[in-house]
Amino acid sequence: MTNQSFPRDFVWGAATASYQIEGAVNAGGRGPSIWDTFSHIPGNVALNHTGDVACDHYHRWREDIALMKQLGLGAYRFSIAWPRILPEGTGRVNPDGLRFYSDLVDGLLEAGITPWVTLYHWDLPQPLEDRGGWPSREIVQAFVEYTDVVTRHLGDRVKHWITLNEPHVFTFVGYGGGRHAPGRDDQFEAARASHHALLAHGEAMRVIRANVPGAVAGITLNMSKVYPATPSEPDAQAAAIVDASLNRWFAGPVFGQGYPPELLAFYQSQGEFVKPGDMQTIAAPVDFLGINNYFPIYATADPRQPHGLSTLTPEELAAAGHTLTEMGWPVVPQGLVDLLIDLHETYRPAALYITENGAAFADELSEGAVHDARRVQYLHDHLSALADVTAGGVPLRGYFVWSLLDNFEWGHGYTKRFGIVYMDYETLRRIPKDSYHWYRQTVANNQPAPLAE
Ligand code: IFM
Repeated sequence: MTNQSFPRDFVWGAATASYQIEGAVNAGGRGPSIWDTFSHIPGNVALNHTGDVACDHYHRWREDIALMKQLGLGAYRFSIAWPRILPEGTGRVNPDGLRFYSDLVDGLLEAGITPWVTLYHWDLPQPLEDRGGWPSREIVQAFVEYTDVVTRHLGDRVKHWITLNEPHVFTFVGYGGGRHAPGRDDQFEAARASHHALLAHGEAMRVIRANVPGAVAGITLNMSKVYPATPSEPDAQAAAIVDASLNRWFAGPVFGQGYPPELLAFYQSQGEFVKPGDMQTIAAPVDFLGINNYFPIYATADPRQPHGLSTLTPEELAAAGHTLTEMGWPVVPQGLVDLLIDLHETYRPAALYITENGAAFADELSEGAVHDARRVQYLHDHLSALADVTAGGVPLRGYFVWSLLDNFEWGHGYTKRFGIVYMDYETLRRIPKDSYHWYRQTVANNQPAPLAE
C-alpha cells in the first residue's frame, strides 16, 4: 500500500440522474419520457414502481443541496431531463424546465459545489421514440438541438459537461434486451442505436465547445474489466469478445481507434449504418473519459449460448467465493484498478474520472440511523485501490459516489438502495447513512477514512 492521499485538486463528488430522483413528472411543463411509458406498463419494473414521485428532488432540491454542503462535496453530477427542456423532443423550448436547472445550478454554486451536467441519462422524450428513437439517424440532429439550447442557457455557469451516460446500457439493454425503456429487443437495431448515440456525442462535443468558453467535456461509459473465468484458451477468447462488445465498441470510436472490426462486420450484416465522416465526428477530442464501474465480469465459453459464451451468474460467483452486493455483483476493487490501467495504456485519455461507483445493500433504518457497514467497506476498499493506482501514475482526477440518495433503480424500482443518504419513501425524509458520515471524513481528509473498529 502506498500513501493513501489523493492529489490536492482531486474532485470529490456524488452523482444522481433526473428520472431516478426528480419525480414531479407532470410539473413545470415536462413532457413524457420513454421511462414514464415503460415503467407504467405492468410487469416492466419490480413491484410496478414508477418514477412519478421518486425522491421528489424537483421540489426538495434545496434540502438536497444542504446535504451535499454538509458532506463537503466539491462537485455534484446530475442529469438534465430532456423532456423538461423540449417536451416534444425538438422545437418548442419550455422556459420552466430551463428555470428549474438554472436555479439548481445557482444553488450549487452558492453552496460552493461545482455542477457537472450529464445531458442524457436515459429519459428520452417519448415523441422522439415515436419517431424512431436512437435507431433512427434523425436523433442525432435532435440531440444537437437539445445540447445547443441547454449549453446556451447554462454554459455561462456550467463548465463541466458529460454528453451521454452509459450508451451501452441505453442502447443494448433498451433496444437489444428489452429490459430497459423503450423495451425493444433487436440486437441489430441496438447496434445501430449505439452508433447514433456515439455520433450524437461527437456532434454535441462540437456544440459544447462553441457555446461554452472554457468547457471541460467528455462522455461517461460503463466499463468493466473482463476476466476469463478460467485460464483456458476458450475462456480467454470469450473474455475478448465480451470486452469488445462492452468496452471497445464504445471507447474505440471515441478515441479514434474505431469499432472492433469483427463486431462491426457482424452488426452491419443486416444493413450498414456507418457513413463516411462518422468516425471522425465521433473521435472529437474529449477532455476526459468518465467511467462508471461497479464490478468486473468473468466470461466463459459456453456452446449452448447464442454467441458461444456466457458470463458467470451470481450463484456461480458466490460458489467461487465472491462477496456479492444486493444486485448480485461481485465486490472486486482490483477489477477497477486493472480496468483503469488498461484504459490508460490503450487510449491515453487526458484525464479519467470515476463518474459512478458504489453498491446496493438491503439497508435498514433503525432508531433514526442506517448502519451500512458493507457499503462503507465497499467504498473504503475501492477508494484505497484508487489511491494506489493514482499514485502509480494513472491520471485519475476525481470520484463521484453513486449515489447521493437512494432512488429509482430502473427495472428494480425502489427495491435496491445505492444511496449514502437513506430515503424514507413514505415520508420522503432523507436520513444520512453511516456511509455518508464516512464519506464526509474521506472528503475532508482527501484520503479514505479508516473503518470503524
Ligand atoms: O442507477 C444506475 C445508474 O443510473 C447508471 N449506472 C449504474 C447505476 C446502478 O445500477
